[in-house]
Amino acid sequence: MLKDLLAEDTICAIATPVGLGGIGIIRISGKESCNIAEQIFLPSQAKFPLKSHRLYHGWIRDPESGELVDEVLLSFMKAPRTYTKEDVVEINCHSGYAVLNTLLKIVLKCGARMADPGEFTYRAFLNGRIDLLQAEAVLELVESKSEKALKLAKNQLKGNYSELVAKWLDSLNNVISLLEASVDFSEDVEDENFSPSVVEQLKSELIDPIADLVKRGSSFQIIKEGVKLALVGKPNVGKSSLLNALLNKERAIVTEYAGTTRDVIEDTFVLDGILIRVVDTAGIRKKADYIEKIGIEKAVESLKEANLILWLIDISVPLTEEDEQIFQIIKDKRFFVVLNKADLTPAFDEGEIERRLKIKEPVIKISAIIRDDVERLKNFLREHYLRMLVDETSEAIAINDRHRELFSSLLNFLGNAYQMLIENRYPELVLYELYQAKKELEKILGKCEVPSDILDRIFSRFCIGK
Ligand SMILES: Nc1nc2c(ncn2[C@@H]2O[C@H](COP(=O)(O)OP(=O)(O)OP(=O)(O)O)[C@@H](O)[C@H]2O)c(=O)[nH]1
Ligand SMILES: [Mg+2]
Repeated sequence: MLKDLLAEDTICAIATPVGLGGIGIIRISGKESCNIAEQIFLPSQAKFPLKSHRLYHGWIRDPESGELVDEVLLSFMKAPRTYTKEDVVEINCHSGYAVLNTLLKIVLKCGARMADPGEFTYRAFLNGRIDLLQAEAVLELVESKSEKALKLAKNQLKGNYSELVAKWLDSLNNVISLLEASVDFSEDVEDENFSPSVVEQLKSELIDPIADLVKRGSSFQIIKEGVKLALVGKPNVGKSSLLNALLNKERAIVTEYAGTTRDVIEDTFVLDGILIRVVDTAGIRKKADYIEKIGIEKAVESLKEANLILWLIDISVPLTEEDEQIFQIIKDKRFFVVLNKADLTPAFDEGEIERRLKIKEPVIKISAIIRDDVERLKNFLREHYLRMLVDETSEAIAINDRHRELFSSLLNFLGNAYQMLIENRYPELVLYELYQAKKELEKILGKCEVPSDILDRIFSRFCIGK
């Protein structure tokens, strides 16, 4: 679809959410932008032609009826220093469905065409202002739900990620030209051993750092989607109380009856700039009624996707076999033990957990109904989990599924080339693998043959006007 849009036409869209708000913006991009502005804009002081990169006060007038529609601020930005690298006009008008739509209709009547989702950013990409990684960063930026995710997206938009990929492309070109030289001169050279430095360069400048980046990318996924934190335990241990305390609102029903929560309840809060998706689950026990059983199945299911589990144990009642069963369910996941109801008389001492269940995971004792304790738990999460996550992602790169696929096939080609070099195979064969690798790197930046369905998939996720 988008490929056909390479046409030289002028596009327009409402760039702000339609609804009640302070201002709304209509964005126009393309050759006719200035011409359209001349037809519809009545500046209060300025005269046409407008100067570039200035903001003008005035009125929008319907050229057919002559009627004044809205008082606006209009900015005119001449190519190429614009979002799309084309002539761009933006009209800041009053917000509201009727105003924005009337203005949009007028702009359409004057020769613009309705933009498709993401088409402004697509043009920025086609016109070479940003590469594909940066276009994707715009999307990440808009979709960011926490400060940390926003920071990573901003770095990507600034071009940090692109620079890294460009650096690898450079190194790869360098290795390729060294090998090409050895092909050209191979007839004169008796010993065809490749210089160890080429082999070393391939490994240290390309294979190792790329593999490392892919590894760090999974932490990015967590930063972007949020850390999924599941609360599990027997009924009545205080899971819903802790959920409410973490969220600082009465999200889940809390009662003194065991088996209160039947469904999986999810909500979010932000801790240290990281989005936490906290999930409260039905208490796990053997003797449960029909509905509760469904809830327990759902609880166990939701643990599969959890990044971290808080296993709640009520310290005021003795441990039972059910605690051991819960341990069997979560033992292969990352979890911490939260001994709850520390304000009550304990029925066992902390050491018993370790002795009976033989766990090595950290244990924290709190009372979900004491505010300071909940803060202490948050600190505990920071110390034991979030800090590590942030360290892992301090240089993280926003790897999405598209990149992951390309990196994985890139590493395949590089790995093959590396193996062949070690086995001292024909440089032509090695070169073939390296050329393939180069293509994959270029695809990441959007520099070569990105299939149109992939472009469609990327840009159709944008909203109209972006
Ligand atoms: N004293 C004391 N009572 C608590 C504490 N945490 C929770 N409770 C009480 O324990 C009871 C059960 O709390 P919930 O939060 O509903 O427990 P739950 O684990 O969600 O229970 P289910 O949904 O049935 O699995 C309620 O009466 C709470 O007020 C605590 O730290 N101290
Ligand atoms: Mg509950």
